[in-house]
Parts: sequence; C-alpha cells; structure tokens
Amino acid sequence: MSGKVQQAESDINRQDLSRPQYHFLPARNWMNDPNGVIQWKGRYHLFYQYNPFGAYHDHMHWGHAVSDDLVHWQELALAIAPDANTVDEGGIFSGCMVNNDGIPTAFYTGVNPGATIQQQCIATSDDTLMVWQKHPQNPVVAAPPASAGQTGDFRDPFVWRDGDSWYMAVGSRIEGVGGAVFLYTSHNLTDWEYLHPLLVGDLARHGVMWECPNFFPLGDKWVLVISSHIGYSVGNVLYFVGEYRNQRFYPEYEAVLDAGFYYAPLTMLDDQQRRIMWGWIRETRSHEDQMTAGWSGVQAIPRVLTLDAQNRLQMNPVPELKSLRSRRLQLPAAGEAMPLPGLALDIEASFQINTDEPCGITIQWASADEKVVIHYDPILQTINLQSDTKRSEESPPVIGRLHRLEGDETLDLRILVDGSVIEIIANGRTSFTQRVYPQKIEAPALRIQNPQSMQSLDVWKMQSIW
Ligand code: DQQ
Repeated sequence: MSGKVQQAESDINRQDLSRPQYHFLPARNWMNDPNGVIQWKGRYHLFYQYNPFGAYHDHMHWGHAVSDDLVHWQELALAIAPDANTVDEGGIFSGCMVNNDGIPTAFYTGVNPGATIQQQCIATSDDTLMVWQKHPQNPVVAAPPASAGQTGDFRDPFVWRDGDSWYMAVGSRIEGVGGAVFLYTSHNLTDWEYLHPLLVGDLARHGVMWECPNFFPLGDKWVLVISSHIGYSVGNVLYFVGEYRNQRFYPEYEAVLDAGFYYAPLTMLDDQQRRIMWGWIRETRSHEDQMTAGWSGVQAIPRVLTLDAQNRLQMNPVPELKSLRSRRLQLPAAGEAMPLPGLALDIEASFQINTDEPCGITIQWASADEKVVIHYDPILQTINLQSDTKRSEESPPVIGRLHRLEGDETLDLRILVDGSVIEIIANGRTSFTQRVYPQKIEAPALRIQNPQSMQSLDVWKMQSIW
C-alpha cells in the first residue's frame, strides 16, 4: 500500500468514532479469536481469525500481526488460508502455536464438509512465521472420541509440552451432558493418542459446548480457561483452578472470567515467564452496521495473569501499555466535570465504600444521552454499566456483574476506554468488557458519582498506535 493511500485510510479511520486507536484491529474486514500467540526471537506474534473478504464471519483464515513491545502492531500478510478439496477447505479455525525445537508449529482446526467437519491440523514455518507449510499427515486428530456422542463440535487445539511428552486439549461437548475438553498425548506432534476428558462441565452451569480451551500452570496450581456456549449462544468465558496430577485435573475453584463481550481468550508464556492472555472483543452492533463500518472485532489489551491468595485469577493489562499514556488530566474541583481530550483514555479510580450510595464515574461525550455511567452498587454488590447511547438489541441499557468486596477492601477500577471499547477490570479479578458506539463528540467530560467516597482518580489521554 502506498504511503498516501495509507494516510488517507488512517484519516478516514480517525473520523470513525467507534474505531479504537490503541487496541489492535486489522485495517479492515472481520477479525475474531486470537490464534497462535507466541514470542519468537523476541518479537510478539499475534495470529487471529480473519475474513479477508469482508466484515462478516466466513472464509476463516489466520491473519498475522507482529509487535516488539505488545503495544504497537504491524499487520502482515495472511498467514494460513484454506485450500480447496482438502481437510481445511471450509476454513482455518482457531488454534495455538508451539516451538518444536526451533520449528514454529501451528495447530488449527480444519473445517470441511466431511462426516466429522472439524479436524485438528498442523502447519510449520521458517523463522519468519510468514511462510506456512501444511503437514502431509493432516488431519493429525481426525475425530472426537466415540464417547462424545457427536462429531460436529471438536475444535481449537491447545498444545503444551510436559517433560518428554506433548499434550493437546480440544474443545468439544458430550451429547446430552455438556461442554467438555478432551485430552490427547503425543511424542512427535503428529501421532496423537486419546487419554480421557480433561474436564466435563455441568450443562446448566457451564453450557452446552466448550471452545478455545487453555490449560497451563500458574503459581502452584493449574488453570483451565474455556469459552462456553451457555443457553445455546456464544456466552461467557469461564475458568477453573486446581491440581493436575497424573494427567488428571482436579478443579478446586471456578469463576466467570468475563461476562461481557470478551471471548475466546488465548494465553502464552513470554520470555519473561509472564502468562499473557489475549481476547477477542466482540461487536454488539448490528450486522449491517458492521458491514457499513467495514471492520468488525478488536483484540483486548493483553493481560498478565497471576493467582491471588484465594486462587482467583488476577488480570492486569501489560505494563507496557503505560508507554501510551501521554497526558495526565487535571482533577476537577469538587462537583465540577473533568473535560476530556477524546475517547482514548486509561483510567484508574479507587473508592472507599462507606455508605449504601452508589459510586463511580460518568463519561459523557456529547449531549445528555451520549454517555456511559459505570457505577458500583454497594447494596447489590454489582458493577453496572448504564448507557443510553446506541448499543444493540443484544445489550440492555443497564447491565451488571457481581463484584464482592471483602472487609474494608477499596473498589479499584481500571477502565480502558477506546472509541467503542470499554474494558473494565475491578480489583484485578472482575472483568466486564463492554461496547458502546458513540454517535458524536462534543465537549466530552468525566464526572464523579459520590465524590466523598473517591480516594484517587487518575485519567490519562492515550496516544494512538497508528
Ligand atoms: N471461533 C472459531 C472457532 C471457535 C470460535 C471460528 C470461537 O474455532 O470455536 O472462527 O469464537
């Protein structure tokens, strides 16, 4: 693309109030799940579900972007494409990447119109991670175990090495029982033996189908993250923390990772031994609006995962993000609004809850109904997001998520606002990712609700990464 065309495109994008400025998304078209995330020779590679033909979910390829700092991204050429009359002719679905003694090895689900329709495949590349060869033995795992009682849902391989063995977790379901992750082992990455289910869910609590499993050690425990179809639709991300012995997982704690529009996360270990998690932030606007915008889907800011003393997942945006903080805004005088420089903000707010009165912040970008209110209700112990701005049929005007504070714990909010994206993480453990599509910007401002309970507030203008 010539410099001029790129400049023109970026000027158009800057006029699109909904388009994020510091979250990664491709220049155009549809993107969903993060795939194959890996740090290779120091650089972070992000692959993702991508449709090169438009802003709708179809023709799945693996797109590719690279970063030196987890903040600035360069979109590269398409990495892996479906091939006609092969096991992946219907699409290259989600998967992961491992370093097999110096050979970048991608695992993905090949989709095809055969009897099994979803089969696990391999592709390898040279050091550039740009030129991919599909393995002649594909599919390397051809069908779910017979005990699944179905052959339609079997996808998103997650592979790791433990000692001399490789293991693969595949998302699936057991007919009439619920979501399941099946566990396989191999000595060479091409010949796989089925072991047993790593975990089987409870239909009512955990949903009918599990996608995008991740299984990894964290602190002294192991964590299983799954994306679930609860009530027969794309739903919540759940996690389980427990012990892993003799290839068996014993969960001890479970929780919702995000009950908003964050989905299909994928994790990796980087060179600093940080467990980093990516996630797809879904759109909530109509299919027509996505097509008109010409883009759909955003990657969340990568988060560093740790466990707290109670084995709850702690999620913190990578510290590298702070390099984009350009200007710290002046705190307003009591009762006054804080003028905002736009809709690319990083906010840290802390409240001491001493009364039953809700507290939080309001971000208003134009007239009275062009705003979101993010507030904590001490009686119901919920974080709520209220908005009259155009959202979608899928999103009611007020949505809430349970967030219990313990003892005299303060409410610590990290809020990343970026065009239509709002990532909210409370006390590191309650994640609540939302979309609100601004229609116009006129004298944007931030207001504090219940300022008496506010302990601190820091708001930074964020630089664009483009
Ligand atoms: N998206 C992929 C699947 C995965 C789903 C297809 C989750 O592999 O199960 O684009 O969003």
